[in-house]
Amino acid sequence: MTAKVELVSIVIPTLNEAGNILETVATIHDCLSYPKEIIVVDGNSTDGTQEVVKSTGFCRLIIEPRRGYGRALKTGMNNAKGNVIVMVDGDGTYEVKHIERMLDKMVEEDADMVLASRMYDPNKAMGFFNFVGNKIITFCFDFLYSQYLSDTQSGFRAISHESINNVKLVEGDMAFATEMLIKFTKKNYKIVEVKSTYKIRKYGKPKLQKFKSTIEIFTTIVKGLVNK
Ligand SMILES: Nc1nc2c(ncn2[C@@H]2O[C@H](COP(=O)(O)OP(=O)(O)OP(=O)(O)O)[C@@H](O)[C@H]2O)c(=O)[nH]1
Ligand SMILES: [Mg+2]
Repeated sequence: MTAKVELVSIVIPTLNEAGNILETVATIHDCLSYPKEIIVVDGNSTDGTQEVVKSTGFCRLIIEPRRGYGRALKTGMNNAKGNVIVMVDGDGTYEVKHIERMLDKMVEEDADMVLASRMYDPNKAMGFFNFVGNKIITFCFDFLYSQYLSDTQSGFRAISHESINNVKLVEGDMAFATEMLIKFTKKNYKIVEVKSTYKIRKYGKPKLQKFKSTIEIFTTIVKGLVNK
């Protein structure tokens, strides 16, 4: 339940995102009207990401030397002071201007989580294999856990801090996002979606290994069914 956003902590994992991170954090800083703190969790980037973040003067920089997307997010969330946490990538692919509408929706619906769905994107910017893989994972998740979500692999989410504190998340990499949905569903937490858009990465390379991540996501889905 989220009746009010007192402070929102935006948690952004980065690994070599020097070309993308400034636009992401500057847009949030300029466009988001809710009281906020911006936390960048960097995995010891070697391309100057940390220097870019420091130069803004308005971000909190946390170093998480252990590898893993989920691990970085968890470290950021453990350090977050807000009653609401927004997780979003630092690669410029998500439309961070939509944080405002996610928070509005969260309060309106008294929700525990708001997912930004990229499935209604008129530009269809998501790559073919990502799109199909996402569709299959989302269909399996919805069917097995009785949900009606359209984009379970969206890494752009607003989450109530209290709810996330009540679930134990152990996945260290990409399956972290799926594990979070499974554990929220089991607790009967309210998950809603808003329509968002997607952009192609401008600089740098994807860090996540798609095949390994897909195996981990399906293993997580099955584990969730076995462990009641
Ligand atoms: N701190 C930290 N951040 C990471 C790590 N792995 C990935 N990230 C960040 O997590 C976010 C998601 O990773 P991406 O490389 O964009 O993965 P992706 O979204 O599957 O790939 P694209 O399709 O290219 O966007 C990005 O902001 C990365 O920089 C890590 O081990 N540590
Ligand atoms: Mg990405």
